[in-house]
Amino acid sequence: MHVRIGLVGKPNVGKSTFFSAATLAQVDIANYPFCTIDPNVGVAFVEARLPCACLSLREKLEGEGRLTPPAPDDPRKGSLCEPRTGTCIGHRRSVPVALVDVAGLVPGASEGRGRGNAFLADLAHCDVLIQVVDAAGTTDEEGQYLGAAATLEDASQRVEAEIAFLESELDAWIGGLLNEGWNRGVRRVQAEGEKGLVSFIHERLSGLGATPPQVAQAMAHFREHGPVENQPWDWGPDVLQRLGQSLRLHLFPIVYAANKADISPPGVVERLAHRTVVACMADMELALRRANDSGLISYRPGDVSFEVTSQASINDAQQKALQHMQTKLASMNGTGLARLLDTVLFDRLNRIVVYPVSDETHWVDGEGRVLPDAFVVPQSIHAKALASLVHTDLGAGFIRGVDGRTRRVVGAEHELGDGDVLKIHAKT
Ligand SMILES: Nc1nc2c(ncn2[C@@H]2O[C@H](COP(=O)(O)OP(=O)(O)O)[C@@H](O)[C@H]2O)c(=O)[nH]1
Ligand SMILES: [Mg+2]
Repeated sequence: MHVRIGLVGKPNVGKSTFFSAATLAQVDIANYPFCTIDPNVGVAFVEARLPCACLSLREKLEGEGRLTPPAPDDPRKGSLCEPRTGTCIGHRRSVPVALVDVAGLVPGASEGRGRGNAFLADLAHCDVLIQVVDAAGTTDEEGQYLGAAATLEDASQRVEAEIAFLESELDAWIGGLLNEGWNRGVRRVQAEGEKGLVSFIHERLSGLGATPPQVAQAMAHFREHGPVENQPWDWGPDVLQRLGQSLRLHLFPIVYAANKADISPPGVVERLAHRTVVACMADMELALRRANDSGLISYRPGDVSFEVTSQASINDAQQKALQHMQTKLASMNGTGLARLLDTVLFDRLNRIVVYPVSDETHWVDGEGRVLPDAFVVPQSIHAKALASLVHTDLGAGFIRGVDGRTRRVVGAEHELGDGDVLKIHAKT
């Protein structure tokens, strides 16, 4: 159920720095089934766009005179919920996503060079990729430092080359999976027409976590873009390469972290703006979050400034470094990491946050916990599909739902919206 985001890019662009900064929070990994022993898979938290449903609950209770407004020194700043995962302060609710540090993008990775198969295995089940690029243009294609800062022209060219490089490795990988035994395989499903073709391709790409709708969309895209003259069994490597491209666009949407923005020539990010791109300063995010965790400063991911909380223990050098970060942070409008993760989840993947509960009046679960779960789900997901995500039995025995906000009874195909609270009735 968790969205899986892969961090990918050539060496030395800042992937591992980004990964460390975004996954720094200590989590009880028992709550996160995707957290294996792999050190390159971690949990990052993204703030929901709408206030947590506990804000509505508070307003209702205060309105009925059953709750007084929060005290000024309330550490929860009014939040009433008891999140099983993530946090909620001031009704800002965070939800978990899986982040994967995918090392090993080298020329020929798609054919097994470098980390090869491990690289591909890391990529395979990602819902979306963040390509971290070196917006400063200080490294060559293998990540070797070139020394002096690049000009705008040089940096832009290098970034474009990085972007093209990942795309071509992905295309070659997918194209390769299609190519093997294509003609014979396709002839077998000949009688079933386009539907057979889609399920044939889906089967081939099942190792990538492709879904049938994704493959169908990719096929439609492929047919729209350029004529396909022969029958599928006559498609040669060129056509399959193009098909691979369409599949890549649907299987691996890519957004860009223009990293090292602190030292990049002005204008590099603007030139990338026709793509989904956010200027990032991963090492600053890491420094700020460490300083926050050690009690030196008060900083929340996404903030555009921070407060120094322990003046006493700061030496001159630290004072200067903090001053520098404060200025940079303000001029760059934040480090970019939180904004990028927000964009990925809510713009690129169109996810929403919904709250399943066991009691439509008090918005609690069976044990009386207030709004313990905030699920990240596709937009317009049906009530019954959400029930299945909560528990397979709830989905199988689904009878009806109740919208916690309106108290209306809803059916299996009721489409959920962002921030909805849903009680599910099921046969047990
Ligand atoms: N100037 C600058 N350097 C960064 C930034 N993020 C990472 N770095 C540095 O880039 C180098 C490579 O980072 P690393 O995370 O190991 O790259 P990876 O090979 O892509 O995992 C390290 O020296 C980092 O400190 C950034 O935002 N700005
Ligand atoms: Mg690394």
